[in-house]
Amino acid sequence: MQTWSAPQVPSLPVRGPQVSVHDTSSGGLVATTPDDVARLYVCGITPYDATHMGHAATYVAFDLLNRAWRAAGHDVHYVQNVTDVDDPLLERATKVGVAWEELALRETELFREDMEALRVLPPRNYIGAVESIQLVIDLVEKLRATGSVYTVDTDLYFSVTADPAFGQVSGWDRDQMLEVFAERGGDPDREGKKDPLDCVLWRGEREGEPAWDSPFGPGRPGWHIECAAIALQHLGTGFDVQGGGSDLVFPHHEMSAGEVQVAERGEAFAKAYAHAGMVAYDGEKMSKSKGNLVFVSALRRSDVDPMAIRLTLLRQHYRSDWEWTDDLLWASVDTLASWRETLASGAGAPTRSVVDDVLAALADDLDAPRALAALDAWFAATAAGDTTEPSAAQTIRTLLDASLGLAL
Ligand code: 5CA
Ligand code: ZN
Repeated sequence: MQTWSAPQVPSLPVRGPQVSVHDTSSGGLVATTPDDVARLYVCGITPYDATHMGHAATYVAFDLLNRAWRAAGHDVHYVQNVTDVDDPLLERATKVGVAWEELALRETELFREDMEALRVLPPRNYIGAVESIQLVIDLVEKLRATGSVYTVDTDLYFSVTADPAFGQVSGWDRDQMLEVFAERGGDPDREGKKDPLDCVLWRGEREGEPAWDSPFGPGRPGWHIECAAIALQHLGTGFDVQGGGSDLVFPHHEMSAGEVQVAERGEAFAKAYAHAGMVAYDGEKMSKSKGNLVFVSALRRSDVDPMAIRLTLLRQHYRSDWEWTDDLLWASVDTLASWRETLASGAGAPTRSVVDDVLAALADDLDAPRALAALDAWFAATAAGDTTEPSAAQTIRTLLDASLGLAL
């Protein structure tokens, strides 16, 4: 699939430190240890509606990781999928009377425009489920050879117990897993399954649904195998970070990891699993199914500066759950106006420690609020008349742009 265009990233005056992130699997901070090239997979959208602030917050969070790795001297191989065939997309397409392919194309295009406006660095490989059908079939075949696959009617299931490490991504017990499995696309009560937690690998053709030929009959990929196959193909096993929102911890990331680990005979799927908190609106998680949404594209159409949207997202720690309000957005609009005014003078307070503090904060579990506090202190000192450093404004502009993606 076509990705979106990359914003310019200016060069920083110093190299950033090694990057640590919170790993859901081990429950603590881990130092990432990429080779020259850091490998990142982030779960992409299901394109049946426009990008909302929850999506934007998640992709901006992993954009900070991308930028922190680059600041530390790594190249980044970033892969993202598009779930361009799945139940929610097909249901919405039927409801609104639009062809599912058309809906997916339209919403994916809007997402690209939103990401570009927010200055999110594009993935190197942007891969749809539909273009990955053969990859999925190959991975299911590989799993079949291990004896971890069985059939219920025309559907193929993965036996979660085939992975000795099953449960280690989320760290959840079975009761916790069972509680959310059905809400998040699972079918714990289906008759004929060996374990209620087993997940669909291949969904046999249903009337009125799209289907592709396969050695196991016509059908379409299950959700988890899609990301398993795409990540494995483009990044291999043991890549540095698997990312997404915290709603994907279980079952999605647990199942994708399990499928690859069984197919690859025990090799770990990823080294770390990082998750962004949930953005709420009107007291509930912002979600397409609930309809309590604030769209990036709608704000853009109302002439809101995308950098103000980005600043609003950056003011929250990526791991916290928080609620979007219009007041937060307007406060960011005011902050940007005052920052631009301060930067216009050219000279300003000394920048060396600000650069170090911002890079250190971002390398320490992407702590954007701490980075912004260091910048706020510099803006306050400069606005108060400190002109010690003649070209300070240019350094701060570079820092804001390269590390936080804020181009002023
Ligand atoms: N296509 C799948 C992933 S393979 C999917 O979850 N799509 S999605 O469109 O529902 O979500 C896209 C990304 O946004 C996921 O990483 C998801 O975890 C994240 N996300 C969804 N809702 C929110 C929210 N309210 N707050 C923060 N992140 C969210
Ligand atoms: Zn995914």
